[in-house]
Amino acid sequence: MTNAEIAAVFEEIADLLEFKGENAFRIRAYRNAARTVEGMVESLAGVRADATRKLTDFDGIGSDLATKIETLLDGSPLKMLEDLRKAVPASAFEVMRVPGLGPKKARILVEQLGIDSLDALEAACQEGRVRELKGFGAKTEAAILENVGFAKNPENQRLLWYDADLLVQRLLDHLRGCSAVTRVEGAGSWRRGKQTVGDLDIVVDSDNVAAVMDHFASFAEVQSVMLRGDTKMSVRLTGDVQVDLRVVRAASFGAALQYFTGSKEHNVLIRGRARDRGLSVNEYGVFPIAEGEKAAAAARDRTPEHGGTEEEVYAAVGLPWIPPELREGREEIAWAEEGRLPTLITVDDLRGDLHMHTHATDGEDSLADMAAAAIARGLDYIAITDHGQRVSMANGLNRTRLLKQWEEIDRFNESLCEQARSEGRRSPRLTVLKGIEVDMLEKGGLDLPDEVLQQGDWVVASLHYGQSQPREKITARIIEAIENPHVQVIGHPTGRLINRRPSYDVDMEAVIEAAAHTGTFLEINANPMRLDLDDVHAAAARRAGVKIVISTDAHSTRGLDLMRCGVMQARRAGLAAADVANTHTLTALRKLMHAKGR
Ligand code: DGT
Ligand code: CA
Ligand code: CA
Ligand code: ZN
Repeated sequence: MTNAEIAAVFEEIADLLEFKGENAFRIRAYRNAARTVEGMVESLAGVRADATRKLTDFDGIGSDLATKIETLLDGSPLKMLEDLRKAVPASAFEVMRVPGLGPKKARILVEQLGIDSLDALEAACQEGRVRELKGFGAKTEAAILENVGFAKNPENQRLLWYDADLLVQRLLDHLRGCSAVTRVEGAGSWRRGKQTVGDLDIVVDSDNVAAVMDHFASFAEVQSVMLRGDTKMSVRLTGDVQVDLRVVRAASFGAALQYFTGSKEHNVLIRGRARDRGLSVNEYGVFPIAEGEKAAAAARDRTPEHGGTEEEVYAAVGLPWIPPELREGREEIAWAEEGRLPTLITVDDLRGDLHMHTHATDGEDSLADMAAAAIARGLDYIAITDHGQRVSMANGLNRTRLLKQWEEIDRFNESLCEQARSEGRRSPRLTVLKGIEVDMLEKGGLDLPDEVLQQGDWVVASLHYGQSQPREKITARIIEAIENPHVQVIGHPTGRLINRRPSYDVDMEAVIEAAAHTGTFLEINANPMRLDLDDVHAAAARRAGVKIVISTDAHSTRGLDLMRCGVMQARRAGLAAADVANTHTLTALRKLMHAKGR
């Protein structure tokens, strides 16, 4: 079992205990353990195998939890979890998937109204039975009704790209270990970097289909083989993830990779261009159309004219190779045709990370830890942006604590400069900007006064409270923040949490326009659950001339590694390095910041 899977088990135990109304202390112990495990760099299996180390060395892992982790690592079932699952009705799990319905409320709904499905919950809301419950009311009922629709939508039950990516990397590693495999690539929505992924698609180049399929089936997490044909095999992994594998010959590998990367919309356009040229493109290659439809059907037995690489397929329809992230049937064909394909941003283009937390608020690590981790990742500058005082749950900073933190940052930068001098370098390895993530208050305004903000370097304004306010109100709050001369960037501008919570109701066109007008940046928050702005909004922002900032919003040193998820969205939006403010040197970034009139 991986750390993520063990963390998921602990989360589930916490939910089930909470559903049963058990001791809050016990529930929190499991939630804390889940967080600790999820955040570990090394694998628990590795720690356990190391005789010099103990699982109980980690914060929040006592002997009881350590025993449970060992059981899970052995692949044995956890009796406690099995008992809990039996004690909680299956419908409860479904109800808990509704945004805003935690285990406590779910329990009331199941016990008092006998809710046994999302349909039943929807009906109960429509019939006004939910508002009668203690602690619910008409407003809550209306919110639940809306969120049931969200939970029922299959679009909200897909894998996060980040989770899909971890799986794909392991599958590719596994397949590379098979001597019959010549080339192997992931395809489908994963390769296009879509925010969520339905199933995983993998394409293999091999002359020995049987050997590849046998090897594929031996992947440890394969639960069942759903289909095994001549070229295609589908399996189901633990966690209910489907993987489609295609095995083709070398001469068809590029064509198959192109075909199964999709999107369908993109491929329809490519096939149309092929037809105009008297060609037919399918997953086996490019063929002259003159040979008729039959030729396509028999194509896999013949050698195609082009198809060994994706470049050949695109060249056959008169186009340069198009990066997978752009293949959505939007503007990419026109760009390719006119030679205007952007050079998409890469993780290596980023010089700074401008949104992160420390243990002063809800982060796990210190300023020095975050700085060391940033240096290790080759960054030139970071901004420490802990929460402002409104976020009391996260121990948000008031004026005094913030100014103290900023003094600490000044001293820290000074020490980095001294170190540089002593090593004969002209500039420090890293510059830490004095930042803050202020909250846009429900009634308007920010949770720290301008007189404080002007003493810092970098202000992120985010909206965490009053998210269900009407569109005009939310939009006005955000535009007010944009118009504040001290605010450099709007953090996670739509507030959506993928699969969990829709964005708040906001007029993004107006927000983008205001950002363009004032020279305020908009963030692509790289957290895999946020990816906010998404690809479509980020593309709209670029068209309007707004500069984007891609930030990790890291709450620990490891969180800094999430940058690539944000970069993926930026690539889907067609952004080049120059469109993103934190690809610039600190000097150039400062110039961009001054454009706002600071
Ligand atoms: P997903 O899995 O829902 O996140 O999205 P995709 O894009 O990975 O879709 P999937 O797995 O159904 O198929 C992978 C690619 O294969 C898809 O993007 C285009 C291609 N493809 C699959 N089935 C068809 C089909 O029936 N017609 C065409 N034109 N293309 C297909
Ligand atoms: Ca797929
Ligand atoms: Ca598929
Ligand atoms: Zn944050």
